[in-house]
Amino acid sequence: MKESQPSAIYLKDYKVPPFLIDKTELTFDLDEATTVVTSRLHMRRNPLDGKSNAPLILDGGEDVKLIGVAMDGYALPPEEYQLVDDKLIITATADSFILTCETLIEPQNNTRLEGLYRSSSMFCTQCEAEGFRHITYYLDRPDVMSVFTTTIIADEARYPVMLSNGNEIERAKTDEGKTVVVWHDPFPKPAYLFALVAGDLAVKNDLFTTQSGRDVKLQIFTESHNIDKVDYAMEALKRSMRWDEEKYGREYDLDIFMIVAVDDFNMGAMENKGLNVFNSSCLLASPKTTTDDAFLRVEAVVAHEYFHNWSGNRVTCRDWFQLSLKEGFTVFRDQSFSADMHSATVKRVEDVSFLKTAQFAEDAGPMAHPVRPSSFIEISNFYTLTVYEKGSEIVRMIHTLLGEELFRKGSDLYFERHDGQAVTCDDFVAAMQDASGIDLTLFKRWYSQAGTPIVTVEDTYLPEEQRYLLTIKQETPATPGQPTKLPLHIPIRVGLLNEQGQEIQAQYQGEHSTDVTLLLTEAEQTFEFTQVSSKPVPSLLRSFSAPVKLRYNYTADQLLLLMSADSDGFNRWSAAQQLAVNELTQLIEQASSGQPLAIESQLVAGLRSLLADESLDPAMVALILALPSQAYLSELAETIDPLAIRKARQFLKVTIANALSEQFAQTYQNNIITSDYQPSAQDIARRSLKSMALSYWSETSDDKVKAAIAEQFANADNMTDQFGALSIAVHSAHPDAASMLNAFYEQWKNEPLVVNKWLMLSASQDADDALAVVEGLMAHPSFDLKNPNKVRSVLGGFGQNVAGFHKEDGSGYRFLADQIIVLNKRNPQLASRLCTPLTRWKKLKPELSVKMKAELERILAEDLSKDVYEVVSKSLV
Ligand code: B3K
Ligand code: ZN
Repeated sequence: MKESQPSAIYLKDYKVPPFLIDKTELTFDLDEATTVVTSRLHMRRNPLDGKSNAPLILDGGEDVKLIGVAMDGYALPPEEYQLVDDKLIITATADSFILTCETLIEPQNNTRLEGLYRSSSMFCTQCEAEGFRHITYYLDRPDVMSVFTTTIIADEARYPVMLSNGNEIERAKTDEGKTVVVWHDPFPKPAYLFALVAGDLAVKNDLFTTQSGRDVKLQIFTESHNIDKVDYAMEALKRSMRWDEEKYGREYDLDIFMIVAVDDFNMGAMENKGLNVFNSSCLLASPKTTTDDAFLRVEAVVAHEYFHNWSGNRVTCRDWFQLSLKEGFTVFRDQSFSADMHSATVKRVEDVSFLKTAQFAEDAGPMAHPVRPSSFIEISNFYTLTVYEKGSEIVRMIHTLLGEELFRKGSDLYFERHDGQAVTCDDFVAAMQDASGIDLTLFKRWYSQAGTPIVTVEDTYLPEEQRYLLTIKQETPATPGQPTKLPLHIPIRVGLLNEQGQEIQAQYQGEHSTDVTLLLTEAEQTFEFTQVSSKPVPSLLRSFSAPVKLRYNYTADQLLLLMSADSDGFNRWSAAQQLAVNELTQLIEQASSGQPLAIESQLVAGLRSLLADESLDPAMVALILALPSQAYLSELAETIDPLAIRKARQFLKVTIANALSEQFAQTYQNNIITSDYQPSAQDIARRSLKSMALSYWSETSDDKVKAAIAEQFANADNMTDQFGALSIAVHSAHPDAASMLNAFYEQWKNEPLVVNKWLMLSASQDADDALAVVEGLMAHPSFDLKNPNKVRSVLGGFGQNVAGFHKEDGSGYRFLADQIIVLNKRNPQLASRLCTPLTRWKKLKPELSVKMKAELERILAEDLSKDVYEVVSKSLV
């Protein structure tokens, strides 16, 4: 352990920057051995700071070597500046001056993938949140916005493509024969949006004409062998640009928009101004190599990064505590876009299912934090599901409270008021409130209070008076650093069904409606419906109108009714999930206490009629058929017994499969598509139902199913079907599973993104020697520790390997901890993310809990990066 541990910084300590940088001129002399960066910063004291003698403190990194620094042309001797803790401090400065810095960096040795680094044969950058300081000394904070001009010097033979933000304004040759390219971005931006790319890249060109008639050049760059896989992303980009104009009135601003795919990247993609950089897994797509899910992800990520041009770049964050200002809003925007492009209900179910599984777990764990955190040690640890997904739910609730029209007025006001500024979540809410006239004072607590509220509903029906009362209570459990909680402003959308499943036109607050939004603002409130002609079944929290845990004692019959008849598609899924959770909870208890498993499943009857109803969207049928995941059931459990959960799920799956064997076989046949592959909503829906049916069918003793799996694997013309069959084969212990896995690798060994799928599936397979399998994968020629996608594939796959990861001797946990220790120095961001499964130790059953905790303690004893230190130390509290 280090002698002094990293300390936290606090939102309450925010101060305006003492200096501003009006113009930033950068020159990169790129080379394989060392890269020289020269910066000319046009600086002045910030008039808002008020102090006239504050020293200039520039952020740097341990990997940046300062060669020289000058002020207005005067080279500073060493006694006139200091280098302390990676900061460059200059005590005496004028009120305005030009600071010139020359620094030396080694991108080829940058394994952290922050700042400037090499991926395959190219140079690329990642500067959010604090990567720019690993390039040169700077005021690396989002409220310092500057106009950038970037000069790139490199050997044209190896780096014919040289890109940065904005427009290319000059191209020339140096005396040594190198090429010089100059880029200028007229929009002031913080350093985190800076980007540079240089390499031998192929390009796909296109054009988009904006609503005002301006032509924008669109370019996607990849290594040449991948350029045939960008058509889908290009179309998605054009759809996003059009959608943002139509839905939000936002037009693109520069004359060129570029995207570059890189293989080594810590996350999905980055919205650098005019030059987005993407993890190739979120950009490349072709029917033969890409599954339906991945197609949809490409579309969503392209949209998300594009939408940031307004929600993030034109209006950015004042400080990193406000991260959700841009991320929550942009996730809401990309979710709405995908909903409009495909099925809104399917999209909502998928998003909520993810939120309830992963964000709820985060919000109940040691890293729980408000959507606007009040402190952090390392900001990279706060690119979380809470900031992104719960942040999006907050924006969605504002949308629900205001309605479509006023929400649009609010967003127009927000962009108009704050264009070119770095602002706060409060500014966003203020614009929404001012434009709508709706008071959001209480609502703002959602930003500052962590934890998932528990909303408990009780009802009373008074037949003589035809009145129906809903009493709703809310309570938010304590989270680290927040022992007591206040009531939140929670919109709860409700409908009432009669016993035949028809919607009741009840009266609420003087108006008749079949769908009302109740506004819960106190710890407990009673809401009254009148003219209710029969005892209703309430459909609560329609479309998941708030990110809460809902408690209402539904009977199985009520859930079956909602599942088959609710007009809210989301709640049909939700009812099925609840029914499955209820049955699984009984089974988990039986499994945990060593009893034989037995259940009178009522879900079976519901699923039987579901499969028989041809009017339904096949994608919804598939989602309803999907049993609650291992991860979701773990989130719900008070104490997690991983093997009991797995056993219970498997038992219920086999029970359903045997009861409905013929229906599954039939559904499988009915959904085979004979036409060419299309990633259309319709075809994706049919493939998902087909795959779900095959997965159940594979659990039966019907001898035809094994042949069907093998046939689908061998003859599929697309990755969704091929990989779908392979996964089912592997997880149902198909006799040919091993040879299919081998054949799959041989077929695709030259397609790294497909190999990643193979790595993940291989790591997740149930085997007595699961750990040895995973160790073998990490020694496999296709594995590369530098590549985060590969690390995540293997370790993520192993995390899903219930028996292997949770082995009673603790060997699975030890193995993961070993990898975290190795990666801690090489790539702290990646290492820190890998800690997540270990942070759940307190909820595990005691025998496993102690083993997991011991691994966290072992990690903590190492010399840790800030990233890993923060997560591990907070988890052990
Ligand atoms: N804004 C980036 C995330 C950067 C993460 C840095 N550790 C991608 C996105 O959310 O669009
Ligand atoms: Zn984002």
